[in-house]
Amino acid sequence: MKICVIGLGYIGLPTALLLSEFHDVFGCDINEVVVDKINNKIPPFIEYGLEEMLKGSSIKAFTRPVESDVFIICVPTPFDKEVKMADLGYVKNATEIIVPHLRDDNLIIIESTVTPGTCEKIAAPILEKSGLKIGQDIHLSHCPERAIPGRTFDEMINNDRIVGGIDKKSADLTEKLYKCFVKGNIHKTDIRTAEFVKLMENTFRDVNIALANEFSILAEEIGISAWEAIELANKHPRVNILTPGPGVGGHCIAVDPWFLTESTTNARIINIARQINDGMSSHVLSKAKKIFKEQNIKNPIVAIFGVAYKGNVDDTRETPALKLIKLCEKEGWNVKIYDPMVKEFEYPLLPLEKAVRDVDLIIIETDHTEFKNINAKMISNFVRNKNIIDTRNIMNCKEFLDEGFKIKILGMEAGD
Ligand code: SAJ
Repeated sequence: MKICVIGLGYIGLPTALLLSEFHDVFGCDINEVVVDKINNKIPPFIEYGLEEMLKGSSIKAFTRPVESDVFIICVPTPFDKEVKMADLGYVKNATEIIVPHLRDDNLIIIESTVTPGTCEKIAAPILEKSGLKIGQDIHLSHCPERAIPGRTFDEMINNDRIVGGIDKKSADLTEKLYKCFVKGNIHKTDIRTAEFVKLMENTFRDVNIALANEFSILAEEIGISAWEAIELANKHPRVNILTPGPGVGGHCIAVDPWFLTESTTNARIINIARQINDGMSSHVLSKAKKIFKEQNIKNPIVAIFGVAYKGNVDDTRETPALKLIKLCEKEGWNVKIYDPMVKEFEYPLLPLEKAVRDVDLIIIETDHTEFKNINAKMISNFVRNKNIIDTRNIMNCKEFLDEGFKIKILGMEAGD
């Protein structure tokens, strides 16, 4: 079978590679750099197992679609902050560019996250511009991805999967296709339910992270450790509180909940959770302000450790670090950035020694494993003032305390 995957990013490329073990797979991406890298077997981003999979695969990438039996759309759905709505521009464009290549019996699968109703109301009419009728000549389904970056291949293979068909045949054909590499169960439903399920999953996580974040702020006020309290609460068989942190980033959890709020006034918890998680950067800033006030530090220099949205990935999309950096700059502070995983960012990325030279405070934003092994003595020689805010509770505190550092851990500040 010939399959064309449109969008070769964090989801499209791994999906294409897994399918290429069983079918002839062609990739299509508007970014020529990405296309060249894939054709030269160079991973365009960091993902566990990607390099090996790419080396062993026969996949060919192009900047336009290739006539195929199946088209899988894996392009991003950004959030339009101005109107607080899903920006379906890439999905629409990806659907439009396959129209001239469609023929009888084609299956079109939308993996991109979309607002409920998009496949029926937007994608289907575009596809029918080909003169082919959905449900009669061609087939359409939504098969949202569920893989977590850092474990993408493992999760794509082993997680259960939801398939929503515009009709039964579309769902059956999609199930049959994904069965070649998915070991989890495939659950079939209608297309609109599948769209909603995907948004519910990421919203569930966002709301639960917001609860953990709110608990961490309350624990600071009470003067106890949120980390210990959460660990103890989680000993209850029906309680599973998530981990507090500096806010929620990534292209999914920080974005998808808004897709449920765009056309209703009834999404109240969802809105509040977004506010809490987005507010964490200001909370971290207030901790920094307190340190500078207490120690009478003027014109401070701050080092931000980690601009990836989470540990051990190179992805900075929607990273809460960006808001923190901008808030620090608004205070007139000088900001330096260190992230050993990230290659490209809006601000210059510095090597460790340069990033800590003369700084008054280090803020740990991301839980990269590498940060746990940072040598406290070395850092101690370069900084001007020995302060750390650890928003992830990952640093080796003893080593730093021995070097004379003052460490404030998010969720552990004693009450005033
Ligand atoms: N985070 C916390 N505390 C936690 C867990 C996460 O602060 O306890 C933060 C992370 O640091 C990060 C953000 O939340 O900034 C999101 O990270 P994540 O690891 O929870 O999720 P993603 O965005 O990498 O992947 C999610 C996953 N969705 C769910 O777990 C419901 C993944 O399965 C989806 O496939 C993915 O979104 C997607 O593409 O939709």
